Amino acid sequence: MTRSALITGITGQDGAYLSRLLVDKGYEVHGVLARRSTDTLWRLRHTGVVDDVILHDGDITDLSSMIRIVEKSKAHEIYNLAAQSFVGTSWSQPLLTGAVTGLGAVTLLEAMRIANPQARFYQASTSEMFGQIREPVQSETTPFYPRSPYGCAKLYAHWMTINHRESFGLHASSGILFNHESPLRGIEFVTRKVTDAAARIKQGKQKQLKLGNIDAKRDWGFAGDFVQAMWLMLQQEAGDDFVVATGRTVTVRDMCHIAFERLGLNYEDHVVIDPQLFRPAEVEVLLGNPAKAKEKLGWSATTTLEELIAMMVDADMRRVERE
Ligand code: NDP
Ligand code: GDR
Repeated sequence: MTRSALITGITGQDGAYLSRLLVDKGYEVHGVLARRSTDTLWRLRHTGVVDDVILHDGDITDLSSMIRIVEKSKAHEIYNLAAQSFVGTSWSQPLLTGAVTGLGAVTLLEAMRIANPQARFYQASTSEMFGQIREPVQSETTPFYPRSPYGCAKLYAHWMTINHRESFGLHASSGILFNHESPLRGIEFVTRKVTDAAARIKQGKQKQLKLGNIDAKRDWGFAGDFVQAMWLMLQQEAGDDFVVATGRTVTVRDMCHIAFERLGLNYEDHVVIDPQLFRPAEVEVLLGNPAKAKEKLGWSATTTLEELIAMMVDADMRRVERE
């Protein structure tokens, strides 16, 4: 029997990699396509699956469309990746972030409970829920302290996923994923902003790169590795929560060094600190402990930060050249 999966947020970075993974495994892949005035299928084209997935018009904030799509797809596995996912924007649009990133998850959980309670559910939780960290290395048992409207909305969705599992016996899992990047990362996120700028500077199309807090530390991995952990969670007998991380943390400053050095440049000659880019409340450092994912899922990150940044810089060099 062909297995089928439904992905919200299919047009995002993780959606494109997860679609590729599931198509390769022989799944029938369905996706929720939110109406936009511009084309949002470029990532699905990039991973070569745009003609292999079945797209349904809908919005994560709209219960009736979610019920219809859950019914139509008859999905065995439902991956909730849809979100307003940029932390910076969550301060200027806290209500939209709450509606999409927080209540959106509950909308989908309810659609599944009504239309297909046998399906398995994945919630895209985040290390941003740890925020002001309570333990130097964060695991599934570390207390949460979100520092942005985005983190607060994700924490609500996280607990509602657990609550639906415990209240209604749904097979619902929450992946607490640390930052993961790729050439398909949105340009507003710091790694892509840096690799794009390094490529432009190398090709004489830009001189400076304005950044905010470059002393912040993140545990960065490759999105292609991380989507495998999502799938593995839904292959377990019961729903559970897992930290997915590399176990190494690096400053934004050092990540800049790696990116610029790839092109024979010194980041210090080009990076300018812009106080306007500092956040109202910062998550200074994140470092995940992926031991549970390794033990129970057999998952660990295989791409190093140096390999990841090289992949991104090289892709941006090619793209900037073509422009
Ligand atoms: P992206 O920002 O690349 O993708 C977000 C997706 O959500 C897009 O497909 C977007 O559609 C969709 N979306 C936004 N609003 C709605 C809506 N109202 N209805 C339906 N779809 C909507 O995120 P990533 O791929 O990087 O991340 C995937 C998920 O994992 C997100 O939930 C994110 O918060 C979470 N996460 C990400 C991490 C990371 O480091 N990447 C780490 C931890 C968690 P459109 O293209 O039309 O805008
Ligand atoms: P983050 O990613 O907030 O961790 O959320 P982002 O790349 O935006 O920021 C990482 C760190 O870099 C600092 N920083 C800058 N960030 C941006 N975007 N632009 C800058 O110019 C800049 N200068 C310094 C930030 O202050 C921060 O400390 C990502 C998203 O994918 C979330 O959806 C996800 O949940 C988390 O990762 C885990």
